Amino acid sequence: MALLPILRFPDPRLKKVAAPVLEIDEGIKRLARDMAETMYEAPGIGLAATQVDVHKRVIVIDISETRDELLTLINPEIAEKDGLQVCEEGCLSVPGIYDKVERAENVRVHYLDLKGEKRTIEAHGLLAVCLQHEIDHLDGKVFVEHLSQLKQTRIKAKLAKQAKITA
Ligand code: K1U
Ligand code: ZN
Repeated sequence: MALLPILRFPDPRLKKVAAPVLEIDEGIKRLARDMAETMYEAPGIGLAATQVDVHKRVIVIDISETRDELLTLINPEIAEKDGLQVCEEGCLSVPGIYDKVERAENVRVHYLDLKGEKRTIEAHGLLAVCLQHEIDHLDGKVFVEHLSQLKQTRIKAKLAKQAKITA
């Protein structure tokens, strides 16, 4: 297994739209394992392949407190959504920044599991937020893009300052 470097906003590679996975081969299985290890080590509750500069539609999520309920979703698609919730979000690609984002309260997501079986997950609350956040990454969208232009400018300035300090 391997820890993968995570791209940082506003890296332009975070804007790429990920391609569907056509075959769940050893490379995809290894990617999913490495992404899970990277998510747990960060630590985070989700990770999209886009964030590790692999532009394929793979996400991993574990919102459990015990960190033993790993979900791996290949080619996830939101089939239905309803309701609204506002939740404080963070992002491993935007370290140290948290803000409230409005998302659907309930989602139904179709995906393939690692065996290539078609599955459906119905989620609400934090899991629904996390699914929407990670699928946004596959579509080249980072959560700060849901915020005002003024907030985005401030966030970019803060991250640039942080990067200078740590350089
Ligand atoms: O996609 C990512 O960058 C991961 C992100 C997922 C996420 C967090 C909050 C709302 C929606 C989506 C994170 O995991 S940020 C870190 C975080 O939230 C966390 C870390 C450790 C324990 C609990 C939460
Ligand atoms: Zn994120």
